[in-house]
Amino acid sequence: MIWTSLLVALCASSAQAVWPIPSEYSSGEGVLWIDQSVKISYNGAGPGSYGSHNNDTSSSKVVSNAIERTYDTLFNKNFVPWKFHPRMVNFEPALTSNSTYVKSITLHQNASDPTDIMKPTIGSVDESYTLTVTSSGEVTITAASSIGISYGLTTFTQLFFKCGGGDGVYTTLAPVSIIDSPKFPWRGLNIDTSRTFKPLSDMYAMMDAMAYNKMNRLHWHITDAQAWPLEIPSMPELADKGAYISFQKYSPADVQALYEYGALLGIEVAMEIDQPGHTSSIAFSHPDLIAAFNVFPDWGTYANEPPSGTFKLNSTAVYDFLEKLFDDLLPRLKPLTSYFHLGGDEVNLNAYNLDDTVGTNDTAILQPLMQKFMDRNIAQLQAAGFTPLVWEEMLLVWNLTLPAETIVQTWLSDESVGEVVAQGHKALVGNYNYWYLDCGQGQWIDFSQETSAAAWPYPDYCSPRHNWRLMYSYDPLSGIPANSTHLVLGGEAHIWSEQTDPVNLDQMVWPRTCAAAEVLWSGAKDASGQNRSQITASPRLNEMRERLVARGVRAEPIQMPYCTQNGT
Ligand code: CP6
Repeated sequence: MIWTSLLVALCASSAQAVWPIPSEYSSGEGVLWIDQSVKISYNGAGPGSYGSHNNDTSSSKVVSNAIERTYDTLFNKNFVPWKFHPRMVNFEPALTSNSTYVKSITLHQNASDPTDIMKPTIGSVDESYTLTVTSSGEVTITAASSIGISYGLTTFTQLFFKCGGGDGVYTTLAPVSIIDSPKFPWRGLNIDTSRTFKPLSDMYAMMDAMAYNKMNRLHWHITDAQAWPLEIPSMPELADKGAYISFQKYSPADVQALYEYGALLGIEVAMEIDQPGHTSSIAFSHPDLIAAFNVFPDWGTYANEPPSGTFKLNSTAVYDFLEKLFDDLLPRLKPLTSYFHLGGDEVNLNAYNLDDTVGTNDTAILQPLMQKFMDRNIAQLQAAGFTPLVWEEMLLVWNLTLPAETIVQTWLSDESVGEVVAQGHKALVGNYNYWYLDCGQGQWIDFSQETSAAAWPYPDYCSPRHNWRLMYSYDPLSGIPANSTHLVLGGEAHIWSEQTDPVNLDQMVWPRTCAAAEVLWSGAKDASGQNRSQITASPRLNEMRERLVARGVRAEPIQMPYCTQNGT
């Protein structure tokens, strides 16, 4: 009896199904096969372009890239056999001489892309699409933008299914009719490349998997207290002394390549240089700019995580440094994005006791200095044509006055989201109790203590992890009044990476981030207004995980093959 209920709870059978779930979806029972020789034709309305810096890129490049990925995915071109990973599915239709094949795939883009699709400012790219598959094998994808076409193709690949043994790729769903569009315009993943470095190849792989989940924002937390991997040509000492090692740096060409790689997948990159806290790595090259640098072992008085260190708050040298930094960086990012994240999280008051330009932790003195500090940053950003993002503490803890278009990123609570939108600001969600992929419970470890069974739970720095079900249960609009929901642009999952580097990056991010991706694309509630069921999502996510593995992502399993074969 106990076993029976446990199995029902753990297991669910496999099904060919789309992730994230489309707004409207109907399907039949027909088996339709697809052959490698199938043609995909595009009658795009073009011409969008990717900005003046690169005439080689255009709407049709987004689509040709998407078509290439479609073939690769359908026919397992990117399968990486690190271990033979068979698809444990019993059902396999027989291929006979009168099996029906997909005859045509027509992509119809019925509007022009924005001229500068490289900078898809919120709302300016229509990401919606429709997809129909007839029982006789005619496929039509219709969308207003090249990104919509690309998403339609992504969905199309998810209708097909191949198990371990047999030949061919087939669907059992025809005819199919899908009408789909995103619930939220900002569907992001925040990757920290300071705590541990991620080579470009790993960042590209993350973006591939994001796009496969219809995610469209990469928040690049590029610097933090631990290391400064970003090359600034006018100040080479920053990365020379701040990177962990000479080859763990991002050059200007790397940065541009990453943004352009994202643009072809419909992903805009928002780079964050976190400040004034989380800047200890700047002290390696500019010690005079940083207060409370690397206080040890008493770092906990001055920061939430070692090493401590914060920009001095009333220093012309700091102002000059920031001006020089942004003068170098922003013009290079300008052709690539409209967004820049100024940080502002976890600023520690006590650190300013050790700041020789202020020498106090009195907020009455510090608050106006913080206002001035951020005003300068924001003014420089806006003059360069960027929309600023800041962490919620700047608005809700420091009570700063921020320009109306500032996007405020929340993380501390659901109430924070409500407070941000109540002030008329746009908000991003990502409550750390749900959408942090590491450091789940905020259980900070006292590194001076040995651990033991008796001292459990202290197995490591970032345990326990949030599972996909918890992430899936999170509603970005929880407690938000109906007249303010439009201000919730979406949200982000976060990988802070204290214990995540390229060795375990895939497993830490996938498939858990799929749960956030579905909430952001499809909404947390189903058509009847209920929270989406984890039980019905489970076989679909299992299938999505299998697809990610087949595409070369080491996404961790969510269940045993036993469940797929014997589940309900
Ligand atoms: N680094 C930065 C972090 C965190 C934040 N900002 C963080 C805080 C609490 C938890 C996990 C991560 N490591 N720059 C907060 C936005 Cl539980």
